[in-house]
Amino acid sequence: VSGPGRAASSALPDEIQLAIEPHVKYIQSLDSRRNELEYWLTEHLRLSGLYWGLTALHLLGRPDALSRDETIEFILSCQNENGGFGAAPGHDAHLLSTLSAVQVLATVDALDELDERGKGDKEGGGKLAVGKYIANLQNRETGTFAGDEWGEEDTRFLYASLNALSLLLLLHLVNVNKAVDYVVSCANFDGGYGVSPGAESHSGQIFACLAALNIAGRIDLVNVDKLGRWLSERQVDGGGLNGRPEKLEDVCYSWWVASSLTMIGKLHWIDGGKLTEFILKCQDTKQGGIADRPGDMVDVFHTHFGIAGLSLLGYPGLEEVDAVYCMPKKVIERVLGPNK
Ligand code: GRG
Ligand code: ZN
Repeated sequence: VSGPGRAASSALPDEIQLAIEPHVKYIQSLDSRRNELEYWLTEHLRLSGLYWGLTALHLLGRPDALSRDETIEFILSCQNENGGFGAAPGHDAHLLSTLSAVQVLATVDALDELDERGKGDKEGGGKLAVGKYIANLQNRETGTFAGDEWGEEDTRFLYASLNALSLLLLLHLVNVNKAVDYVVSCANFDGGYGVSPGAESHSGQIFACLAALNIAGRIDLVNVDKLGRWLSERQVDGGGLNGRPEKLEDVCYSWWVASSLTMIGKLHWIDGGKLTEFILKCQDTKQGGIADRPGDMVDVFHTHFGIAGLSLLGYPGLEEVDAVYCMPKKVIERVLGPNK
């Protein structure tokens, strides 16, 4: 047993514990809310929502709480003829939905369904069609990626591509060295990274850049002390983390910041016990779900990143999360092998 959260969380008062059963029920209820306006307002996030909910359930030790068959059917129903996935059936393909589709299929051990029933160019298998869709989004001059065929470029998309392609074992379809050079060109004087060269450091982008470097095997290019210092300064008095200086704390940064610290081996530079308490205070312990801050409305995004943050901190009873892929470690070991 190691990690700052393990010792600290066992010292927490009984009334502040992770409300596992309510969280499972909350996630299970999300798909049965079709009579609510919010369900339709969030349609553009449906596939990512499935990734957040399913991953949270796996980390909670409840992998069977959603039907595997229905999960696979839904994912396949979101695929476009160009090989990419939309957020919901009938939506245009987008890189972030495509990443979520690959992550969900990997999690339920169904990536081979792409070869059997996937759409797109069948030559060489359905996984290849997905890989080609992603590879086409790389800017071959700069090395970075766009989110869709029209969209802006952003280091989020560079990470999303390397994540999905590596799970598909198709990283060779893109120029990984150029992608690495691009990430390096986004490094700032404070040790952080932004969306593009010269853009302000932001914890979300730092996560994306570090995870991309990690997948490329080039985490050695990071200025660990400078970045570790900037990241550890994200912890505010209440124990929560913010995304950049002078901003409010928010549960999702328990993931973006803590996973970044984990990737550079400096998670102990923040107070894990205080962060654990902050995340637990953001729970709705009766109806389930976690909010961005105490007292706010819960949502599946913050529920997932709160639980994933607790897993990084070693909260007792949770499955271990992989800091690079934001998926259960067991899944990453199954897909990529123990020494990925
Ligand atoms: C598989 C985990 C995973 C991610 C997929 C989407 C993505 C790839 C990465 C996103 C990284 C990122 C930029 C996260 C930050 C999201 C966020 C909370 C943005 C809010 O930014 P502001 O400026 O908020 O609105 P602040 O907190 O700065 O006020
Ligand atoms: Zn947030």
